Amino acid sequence: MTLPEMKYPLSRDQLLDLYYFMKLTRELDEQLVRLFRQNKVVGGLYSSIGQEASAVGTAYTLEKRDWIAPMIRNVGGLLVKGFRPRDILMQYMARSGAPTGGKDGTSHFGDLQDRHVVSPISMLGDLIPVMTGVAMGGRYLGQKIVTMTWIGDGGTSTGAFHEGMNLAAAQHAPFVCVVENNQWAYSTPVARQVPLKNLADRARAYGIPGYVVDGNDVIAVYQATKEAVELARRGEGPVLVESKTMRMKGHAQHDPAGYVPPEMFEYWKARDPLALYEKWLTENKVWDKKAKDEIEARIERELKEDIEIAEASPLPNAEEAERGVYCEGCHTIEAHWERPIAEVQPPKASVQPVWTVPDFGALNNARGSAPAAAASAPDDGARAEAHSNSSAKSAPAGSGAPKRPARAEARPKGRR
Ligand SMILES: Cc1ncc(C[n+]2csc(CCOP(=O)(O)OP(=O)(O)O)c2C)c(N)n1
Ligand SMILES: [Mg+2]
Repeated sequence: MTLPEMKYPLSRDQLLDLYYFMKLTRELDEQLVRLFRQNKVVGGLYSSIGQEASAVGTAYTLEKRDWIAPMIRNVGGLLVKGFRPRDILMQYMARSGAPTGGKDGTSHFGDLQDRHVVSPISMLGDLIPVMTGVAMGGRYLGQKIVTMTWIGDGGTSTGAFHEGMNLAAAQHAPFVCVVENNQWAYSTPVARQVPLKNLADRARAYGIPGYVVDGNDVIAVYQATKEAVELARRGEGPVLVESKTMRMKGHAQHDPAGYVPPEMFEYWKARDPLALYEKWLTENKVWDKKAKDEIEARIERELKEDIEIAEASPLPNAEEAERGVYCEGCHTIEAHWERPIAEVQPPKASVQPVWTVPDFGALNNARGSAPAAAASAPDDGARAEAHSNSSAKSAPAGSGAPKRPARAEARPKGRR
């Protein structure tokens, strides 16, 4: 087998793996539509048909330790990260066996422990600052992780997107943002809301690299995103990858997408990501009919089994509604340090603490006190401390009164 030269080579198994995940995403999508029509799907159903190469090819560049936060059209990313079709089926069908126990009718679930998946946030753009934060946290703890999230063309027009990208860039966060430009944000075409030909150009505003890639060509998606991930992992900061693709269905099942010109569908249908990749695999002699049939039979078998499991899972009992709303010791949040803590503490810390603000910015001056008096006055913190100590002393022993009143309580009134 001689494959075209790739900067980031993929083995035969990996190439077939990509096909498996793309095809599984497509088949799962179609099964969900069938279940929707049988009234078994609770709530909205969002299709990712046409975007399989984009979701799978990007997520496939990550390592197990890395983190993702998927959006509605990234079922492929969830499958790559180790969720099974049954998890997604039971989510949409609101069954008790679902990751959220049937409390969410769509895809709002994650797995912070094993698969490193942050649950989607419906407010578009909000995952950008969140995943920037996860990237910064991972770096601080020495985990050498990269984080990734996806956002639609419409989502890039939100304030949260810009604030998050700016933060990521300023902090050199090991973060990759995939902009899935599928030509439509609900019924709004891209040109009606962004005055740019390439959404990747938004990266220039943050001083970071922006790549444009054919989102229907899984190999191209993988190569461009892998480069972005490597760059981020090397500590060179975030990268924005624009994946140009097409939403081949309406926004959700309720939307027949009558506003999309038929010739636009025709154009993109001829560029179907699965058909393109099948052709590529054949032309490059990666597979033969037997290998293709085996993958398809495996998908059929797995989906059949998972649909049976999902249908057999009951709807949640009514009393479940009040469970899990508040954490009652259900989990502990612990930092997983992968380097000595001493490295981030003085005197080893690379950044010296700069919190010493003389006289707290001379607030006393602003109040009209004489500078000399202000300079000799104890600082705010010292006063609060003194007050709290004395109040602790005056509390009767064993009274259960808090030993240290809240700092705001301790402040002299004039400084509030
Ligand atoms: C901040 C915010 N505004 C509006 C919405 C409602 N909404 C949900 S999806 C959507 C369209 C998103 O389009 P795009 O970002 O291009 O993603 P696509 O659906 O094409 O994948 C809108 C307007 C929302 N969820 N969040
Ligand atoms: Mg869109």
